[in-house]
Amino acid sequence: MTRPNDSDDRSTETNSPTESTLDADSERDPLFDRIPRRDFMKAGAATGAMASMAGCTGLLGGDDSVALEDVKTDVKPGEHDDYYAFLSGGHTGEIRVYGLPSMRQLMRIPVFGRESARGYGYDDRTSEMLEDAGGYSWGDTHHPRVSQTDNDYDGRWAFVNDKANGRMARINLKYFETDAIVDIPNQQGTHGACCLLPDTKYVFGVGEFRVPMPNDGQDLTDPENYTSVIAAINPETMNVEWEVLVDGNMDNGDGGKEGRWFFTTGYNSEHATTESEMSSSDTDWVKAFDVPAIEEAVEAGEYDEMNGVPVVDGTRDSALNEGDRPIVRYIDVSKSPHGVSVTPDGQYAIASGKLDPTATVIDIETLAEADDPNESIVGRPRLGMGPLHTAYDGRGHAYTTLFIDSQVVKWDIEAAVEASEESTDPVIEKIDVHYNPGHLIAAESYTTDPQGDWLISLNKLSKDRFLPVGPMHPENDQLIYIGDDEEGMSLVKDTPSYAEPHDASIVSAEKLDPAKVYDPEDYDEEFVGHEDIDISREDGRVHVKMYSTRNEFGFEEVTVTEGDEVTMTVTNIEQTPDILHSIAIPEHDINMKLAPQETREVTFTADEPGVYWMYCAFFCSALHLEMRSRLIVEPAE
Ligand code: CUK
Ligand code: CUA
Repeated sequence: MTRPNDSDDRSTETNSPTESTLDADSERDPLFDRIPRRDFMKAGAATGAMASMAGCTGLLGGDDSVALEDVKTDVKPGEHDDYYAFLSGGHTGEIRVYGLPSMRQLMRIPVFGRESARGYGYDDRTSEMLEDAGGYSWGDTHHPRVSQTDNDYDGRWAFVNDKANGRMARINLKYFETDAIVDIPNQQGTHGACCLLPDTKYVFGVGEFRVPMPNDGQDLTDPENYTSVIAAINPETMNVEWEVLVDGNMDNGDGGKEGRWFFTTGYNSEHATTESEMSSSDTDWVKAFDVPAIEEAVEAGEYDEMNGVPVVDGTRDSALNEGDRPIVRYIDVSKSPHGVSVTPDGQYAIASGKLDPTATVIDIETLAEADDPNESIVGRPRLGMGPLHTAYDGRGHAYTTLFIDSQVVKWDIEAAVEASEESTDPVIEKIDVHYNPGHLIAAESYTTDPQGDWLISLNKLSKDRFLPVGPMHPENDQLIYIGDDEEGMSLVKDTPSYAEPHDASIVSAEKLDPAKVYDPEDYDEEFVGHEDIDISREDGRVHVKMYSTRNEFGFEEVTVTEGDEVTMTVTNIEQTPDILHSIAIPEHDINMKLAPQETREVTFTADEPGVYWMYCAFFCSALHLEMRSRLIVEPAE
């Protein structure tokens, strides 16, 4: 079920430059013509050999460096933040919106589970959406990614995966609310999530768990026959357009900037089912999906349809991987790589080793040309223990979390390409974080033009950093200033967070334009104005249409008969921003939030005779407590 944000001023047409350039000869990567290459050596002398781990390199100060004391770190009362940060909420199934640099939590957006403050999952529209998306009661959000046009945030949507139940959700950034969820066929456990850039042609869901295909009970016990898929989802319709099945489990994913490549990390090239077997081999793969080649295979009908989705065979032995334009390239990397992210200039995909202390730098242009995809590996710096995820400042530096070392390491990308394998020379600096970081994210790191000032380290453990609150500790999201290459990274803030943010996206505030009140054009429910109130009855069905405003509902009482199926359509007719009402009916589990100009509908059965006060749950005015009316349920004869 989808409710597209149909603002027409934002073109959603894709113009992937590679769409029609499938012949191998014209494979010059158009990105390199379109995006000015950052001068990695702008600061001069940033060579690995001269860098040290002393915390202050003294060599990297360049035009882009700004000292910490010259930037806003505190947001005073009444002031606004510079950035929105969208953090996943892990197994709370939600998204949290922070302001940066304050790290204040501004809003929570329920996605995969009901949430009462927003009435999410209580009114007919959202409860049907959750039901149609599988009816699960929870989700596990990991990777929030924000839509882009021409490689920059366009303010339309955020997307987030559900690792628990194989789903992808879309959040409408006009209203900061979930407006579509797709239950992805053939995928159990959607882990990685990201947009195909430059224009968000697809949102990719990366299937982690290998299962029989189709998983219908026919073929249960031979893990050689299990498989996992990536799913390409149309962001407008949230329809799964096609899938590609592969060897090995998949983990994280990130798209190139030019519309052609999509990368996933993965583990378990052994096709095992136990931990020890899964990590027995020394290598696993980064898989590079050649999207236009896959689209061509789909066009040509070279797929099996499974559960309504064209599924293309991208396993190593597939005929589609023979010839000079394989659809999936398998790149050997050290075992169980975890994060993968493409550098802002689109030149490299960097995969973090997790069980190996290195990161692998893959040259995307070489990948397109080389016969052996392993030739595209151009760097393998030794970063530290447990490298998980990498973010960018746009000045040629990468920042990688070291889970085991509890550190963030800053390193020089070009120096890593020049250095020998396993060299520590590219490492510029390390900063302690507290403790055991998973993801980290820098401001606009997923675009071609990161802001280069702030980085959040999403730490899994907080241990002793906060007042104790029982055996379950908060996690610790730490704000680190990365804008001063001379002084190095500075830890600025600790922020306790509820379990458990994985990834995040940070977007400049001016790139989003959230609505302050609803536009009735954007939803299907009938707007009920002052003159439109009505109670109609037909065959045991009662339809109540009423408004809410300070300090009344459209009817002071509503009388129905025991057993009636009641639909209430209620509009908040206020024009004033921030004046919310709701309608709550005790003992009927009814709870609808109504922001200004919003209409919601709820249907329930009035099955117990009696008097039930319908009240407003938002403190809307001095007469808020008096804002109520009665639902009178008369006994059936
Ligand atoms: S994963 Cu959680 S720390 Cu789901 Cu991106 Cu790496
Ligand atoms: Cu309306 Cu309280």
